[in-house]
Formats: sequence, structure tokens, C-alpha cells
Amino acid sequence: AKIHNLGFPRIGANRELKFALEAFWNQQNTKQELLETASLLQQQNLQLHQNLDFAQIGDFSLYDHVLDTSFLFGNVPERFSHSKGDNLENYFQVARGGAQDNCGCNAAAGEMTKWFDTNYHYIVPEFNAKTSFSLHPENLLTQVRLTRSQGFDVKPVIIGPITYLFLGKSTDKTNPLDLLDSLLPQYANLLDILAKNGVEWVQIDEPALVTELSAEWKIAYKYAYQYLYERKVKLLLTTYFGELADNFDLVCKLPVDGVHIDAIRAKEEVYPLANALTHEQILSVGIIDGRNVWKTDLRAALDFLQPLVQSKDKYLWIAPSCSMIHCPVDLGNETTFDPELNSWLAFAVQKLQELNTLGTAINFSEHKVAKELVENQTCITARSASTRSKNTKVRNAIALIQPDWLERSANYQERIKLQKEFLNLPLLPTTTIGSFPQTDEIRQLRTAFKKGDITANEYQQAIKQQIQFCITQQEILGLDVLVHGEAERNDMVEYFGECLEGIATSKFGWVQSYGSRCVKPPIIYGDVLRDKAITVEWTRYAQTLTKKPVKGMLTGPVTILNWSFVRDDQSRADTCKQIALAIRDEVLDLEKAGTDIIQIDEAALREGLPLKRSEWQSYLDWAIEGFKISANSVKDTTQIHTHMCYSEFNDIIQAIAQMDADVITIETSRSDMVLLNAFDEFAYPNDIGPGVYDIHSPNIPDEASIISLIESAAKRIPKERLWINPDCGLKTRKWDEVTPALHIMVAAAKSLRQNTAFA
Ligand code: THG
Ligand code: ZN
Repeated sequence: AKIHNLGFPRIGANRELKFALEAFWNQQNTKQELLETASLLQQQNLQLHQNLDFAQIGDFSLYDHVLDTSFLFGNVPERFSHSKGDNLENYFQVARGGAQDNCGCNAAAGEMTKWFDTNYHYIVPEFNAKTSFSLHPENLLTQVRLTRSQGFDVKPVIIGPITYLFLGKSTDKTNPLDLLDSLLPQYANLLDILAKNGVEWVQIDEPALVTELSAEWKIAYKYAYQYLYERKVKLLLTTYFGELADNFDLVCKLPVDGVHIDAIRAKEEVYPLANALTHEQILSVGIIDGRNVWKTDLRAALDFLQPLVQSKDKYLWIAPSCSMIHCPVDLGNETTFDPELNSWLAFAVQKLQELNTLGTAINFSEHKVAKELVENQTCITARSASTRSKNTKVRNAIALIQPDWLERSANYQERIKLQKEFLNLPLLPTTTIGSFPQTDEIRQLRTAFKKGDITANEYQQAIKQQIQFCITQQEILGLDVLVHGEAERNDMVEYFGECLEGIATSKFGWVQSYGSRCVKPPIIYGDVLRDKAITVEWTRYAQTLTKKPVKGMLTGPVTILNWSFVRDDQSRADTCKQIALAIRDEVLDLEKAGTDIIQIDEAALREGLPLKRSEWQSYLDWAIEGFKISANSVKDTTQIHTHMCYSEFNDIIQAIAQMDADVITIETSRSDMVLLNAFDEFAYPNDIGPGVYDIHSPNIPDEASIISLIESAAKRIPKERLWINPDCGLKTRKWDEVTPALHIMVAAAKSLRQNTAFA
């Protein structure tokens, strides 16, 4: 069997690419320096693939591999066509927004969206009636030549034509599939050129095959692969992230030389696929989890593969389930995991070693890797026997959850009346989403504390000063509901990961989120318990500084779950319930400490939707239940807020209503309140704070446009139920952007309250 990899993290074990990119953008280093860092990383990655049968190329990217594909096929949005600079500058402009043109306008960056159900974000290809394609394979060919010259068999990785069209959006009414006929010749061209450059196999990624495709898209698949049939290279049609399900027969009939299947998420389909393919078609089995951080059970993997080794013989290939860009780079860098937890884990570098071990065991003999197999088995057995991941306290608490915890005692109509009297809020109350700027000063404090340069006490005092500053600013601005500003948090998920039992946080476990931006997802390894209050002291302190209500700020269970690595020995639904209980404890402690408004953010609730619509409802059932467990045990006078990013609520608006939060704040400003249509058509019953300005841009909004947004919102939602707030947290902004923007926001609310025609 051949062993190969589908893709490797490009950010670098120490985020070298991130720092090189940002230094380049800030003009602190040259293009030359950036490219040198990039090629050094590619060289290092290449060395890690020495024992594999192929070195993949095309998985590396300076920003995003989907954007690379757009450039490969010459699909650059029209608004960038006049931008000066060479190809690289052009490329970064599409990724991050354009330089000023001669009328002083900036071309807006390409839109960003999530790559299937991962936490990676790509730049959305844009299509319209004028879209045409042209081939620019120079970068790819350079990689092919360079890698071949070092003695590797090269396997280029490209996104397949149907998935490419599937991922894009049409900026007019053009159906992306109408572009297939002009796109396919470019693919054919590319494949021929690769063949001429000595390439035998191309990995053609078609993850759209694990989604529910309409007839039109299925036909397009047949058409496209018929078109690409019998080029001079062999095609490995690569699927991942789920079962082929309804597309199974389609995949089996496509005239390709091999098929890769995700044996983690589509385990049940591996054998049927082996039977359905012809003997000479390669079956590539993705047996190592590319989306998670657990050590592979190599014994179980070998047992699973053995019959396939017999039946497929040299036509069997072995690989990770998907690209490893969703994994941190190297466990070897971690110093803070205890030895037991450490022995359960494998990051990308370790997963390549696992792949090598499997390859040797299959192609030579298990004896040759006896030591590795024994060591692996010892860890796997120890992990499943460990009491570490099971906590009786948690299990007992779960068993005691009562149905009435999920529902508020009074309905919204009654509650909101009590709350408004109790909190004494004006019409159109103003608030923020929770975070205030993370200044360099705050970051340096945290670093100093983590290094041990300052004591816990000094750190706490310094954070309290930050909170005091933040409260003072909000008082001056005249906001109605204040927040403490979250100076103590690095990240809304990582912070709770650090504070909860059963969750570990890494030191260097960075995973690319988009471009140069990374996150360090916590690792949920055991039953989750909150053994002491997390946010109560900070919130209580903030409340001592003001007579205005201070809103307590928490991250919801679904978001903590969706932005973490999850355990593989328990369902996500069960883990969600445990986190929900932990957050519930925090909510009730906040309430006891005198917090009358508590926000539970579910930024990632919508993101967690399964790839197949038929699985949405069961996800929503447990996700909404998790939120309700965490939120709904409070007194009627306690007001629950929630916040969601990423708009597009139409298809889940009913589920959102079931959460029964008193107030929801959402992102709407960029769409001029169009997104409120969902809340209007469904007659969403509770209070809503549609974001009135876009925090993702440094621009200061003007009062007239905020007023007109609020008036437009008031046409859809009764004004008594409207809140006024920015559209997301202010963490990434600077104070000199935040203060004027909020000042204008508050002025807009006040002016409408005094406007007799409105109020
Ligand atoms: N937290 C977590 N996951 C997320 C988001 C988040 N996933 C989706 C979305 N938000 C992704 N967006 C971002 C935005 C900014 C950054 C990362 C993801 C970011 N990261 C810093 C960086 O790369 O420099 C990390 C710096 C640090 O923590 O020290 O700016 O908000 N969990
Ligand atoms: Zn948000």
C-alpha cells in the first residue's frame, strides 16, 4: 500500500508564516523575506514527508488555498483589475481589501466563509455573467520542479472544478454551473501541463461530495469527470468530512483512477466502496483523524485495513482522513501537558509518524515496528482504562437535570415587563456585545503573568484597573447597560477552557483560522466540571464601580464545544450537556452575586450545523437544549441576553426562538437590516439588538446612517423590543475607534427617544 498525506499545516510550529505575513503587511519586512520564510516552511514540511510515497504540493498557501485556486484559474474580481502592484500584492488585496483607487475608494476584500464544517475560513470565489477563466500555473509548476529535483514523487493537490464552483457565490443571477463549460478546458490544460512536468497522480479535492447535492450538481459531476477522463495524469478523487451517502453511486461511477474516503467520518462506507470500485481503481483510506488531536489506535487501524490489504493489494493507499491544516503542528513543542494527557495526543507531526508506522506494518512486517505498535497500544489501553476522563460528580449531576430547568417560570411577555421596571431601562436601551479593545498593555500583562514576571495578585490588580477604565469610559459615553470589558480573557473560548476541569489548553497548539489569524482550540479530554466560579469576581467588582447595570458575560456551551477539540469516546451531545451544566452553575452564581443581566454568547451555534440538512434537526435539538440548561434557571427578573455572529438566521430562526433568551444581539449592519427579515417574517417574539454599525471596519459610523438603520429596524420589530448596540465585540478595535463610534451610537439612540414622531 502507498502512504500519502492530503495536506499539512502551513502556519509553522511557531507561527512563522503568521509573523512573516504581518511584518510584510506592516512594511517591516520585504517581500523577499516573506518568500524566504515561506520556502523555509515548505522545505521543513517536505522533510517530514520523506518516508511517504508522495510529497504533496499545492497544500501550502500564503493566505488561503481557495484564493490560490481563484488565482490559478484567473478568477480575480473585476474591482481589483485596476489595482497596481505585482501578483502577490494583488493577491493580498483580494484577501484583505484593496488599496485606494483614484476616487479614494477601497475595493472591498473578498468575502470570507467557513470551509465546510471546520473552523477554517476561505475567501469566497466570485462569479458573474462576465466571469472568464485563464490558467496561471507558474507557482504550482515551480513547486513541482523544486520538489521533484529533490527526489520526491510529487502529487499536486488541487480543488476540483465542481467543489470550486460550489464554494463560490454569484454576484448577479448567474448559476455557477453555467461556468463549468468555460472552466473545464482550463482544468484539462492544467492536468496536461502537470503531466508534461512529470506528474503521475493529482489529488483532486471534491469535498462537496459529502453534502446533499441536487440533481443538477450530480449531473455536473458526471459531466466534468467525463470531460477530464483520460488525461495524461491519474486522478485521485478526494472526498472528506463525511459520508458520501446519497452520492455513493455517483462517486463509484465517475471515471477516475482512484477515490479517497474519510474512514473516520464515513467508516461504514469504506468496505462497500472497496467492493464497488473496480480492482484497478485506487482506494485511498483516510484512517488517521485529520480533524482531531487524539492518538490513533494503530492496532484497530491495522485490523480494519487488513482485509483491504488482501483484496486491494497494491491498489490500496493509506492517508489521514483529510488535510491536517485543522490540527496543531507539533506535540513535541508542548511542555505543559502532564505525561498522562500527553500520551493520549498526536498533532500533525505525530500523525505523520503514525502513518509511517502503519505503512511499514502493512508493506514490510509488524515486527519492524513492534516497538511503536506496543507503545501505541499501551497508551490506547491506558487511556481507555483511565479514570481521568470520567468524573462521578459530573455524571451524577447530569442524571439530576430536571425538565423544568430548561424553561423560565414566566413567559417572555410577563418577564420583560418585570425586567424593564426592575432595571429601569429607557426606550432603545444601548449596550455593547461584551469585549472592549485588547490593548498591547493588556496582552503584555497576560504574558508577564504567564511567564511569572508578575504575581497573581499584581495581575489581578492590574486587570481591575483595566476594568475600572472600561467602566469609566462607558459611564462617560452614557451607555445604559455596561460590561466589564473582558480584559482578563485571551479568547472567549480558550479562557473558559483554561478555567474548566476536563479541558486542557495547549501552549503552541495554533490552528489557522483565516489568513495569518490563528486560534488555540482547547482540548476537551474528560467530563467537564466547573469547580469554582470563573467570572463572578470580575463582574462583581465592575458592578461596585457603577449604578448602571453591568451585564455578566459568558460563552455558551455550544460555542465552547464547537470551537474546541472534542473527545472521541463520547457524543458531542453528551459533552455539550456537561458544559451546559458548568455554565449554568456560573449563571446562578452570577445571579446570586447581584448580576441582573447575563449574556451567554452562542457565536458558533449556527456554524455547528451539520453538512447534511437531514441532520440539522437532531443537532439543533441538543444544541438548543444545552443553551436552555445553561440559561433558563434564573429568576424572572434576571435578564438573559445572547449574541450570535454570522447572520443568515432564516433557516434556524425557530430554533433561536426556542432558546427563549430575553434579548438577542445579532450582526445585521452590513446588510442594512435585510437580515431582520427572518425575524420579521417568523414574528420573532423577544427583544432584539440588531447591530447598528459594523465593528469589522475601522471607519467611524455617522449618526444619520445609524438613525436610518434603527428606523428601518423599527419597521420590522416594534420599537419597544429594540436594543441599540454594535454588531459584534470590540476586542479587535482600538480605543480611538471605539469611543467616537459608541458616542455616535448613543447620540443616535437619544435623538430617536426625543423624536416625538418616533417615540
Ligand atoms: N475565538 C475562537 N474561535 C473563533 C473565533 C474566536 N472562530 C471563529 C472566529 N472567531 C475566527 N476569527 C478570528 C478572529 C481573530 C483571531 C482569530 C480568529 C485572532 N487571533 C489572534 C492571532 O492570530 O493573532 C490570536 C492571538 C492570541 O490569542 O494571542 O486575532 O474569536 N476560539
Ligand atoms: Zn459577534
